[in-house]
Amino acid sequence: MRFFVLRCALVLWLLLSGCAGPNGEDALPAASESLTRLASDGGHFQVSFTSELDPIAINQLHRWTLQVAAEDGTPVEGATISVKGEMPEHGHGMPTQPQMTADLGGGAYRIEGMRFQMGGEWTVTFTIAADGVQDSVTFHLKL
Ligand SMILES: [Cu+2]
Repeated sequence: MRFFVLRCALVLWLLLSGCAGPNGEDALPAASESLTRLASDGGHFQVSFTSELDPIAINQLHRWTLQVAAEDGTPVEGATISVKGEMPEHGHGMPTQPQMTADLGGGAYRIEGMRFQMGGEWTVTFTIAADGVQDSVTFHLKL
């Protein structure tokens, strides 16, 4: 009888701990999505990015992929994109000049040359021109 009670307690513990893990992990994507998906300043584009390095490491050259959609969610193709990274508190930019190097289709664009030389607060601004419209979006990162 005592063994039975112990075994039930163990099963219960496994069930509870099994539930706690996935729930905690589920909360993370929603939080990071709000940092990586934004409307552009003028509301013309919905922009999100993914980094080849996740989490982003200091001083490591890497690529981002930018996803650009119109207000209604339609992918924006054939855009021209420029990139500017800055540390507002330090008054300096990135050591590199990141460039859009490929229009991957479906509203996806390859950005090469991303490198952050120190930890702290960064802004990364993308200026996007497509179909006669130009608009900017600024992502705020804490590295
Ligand atoms: Cu700095």
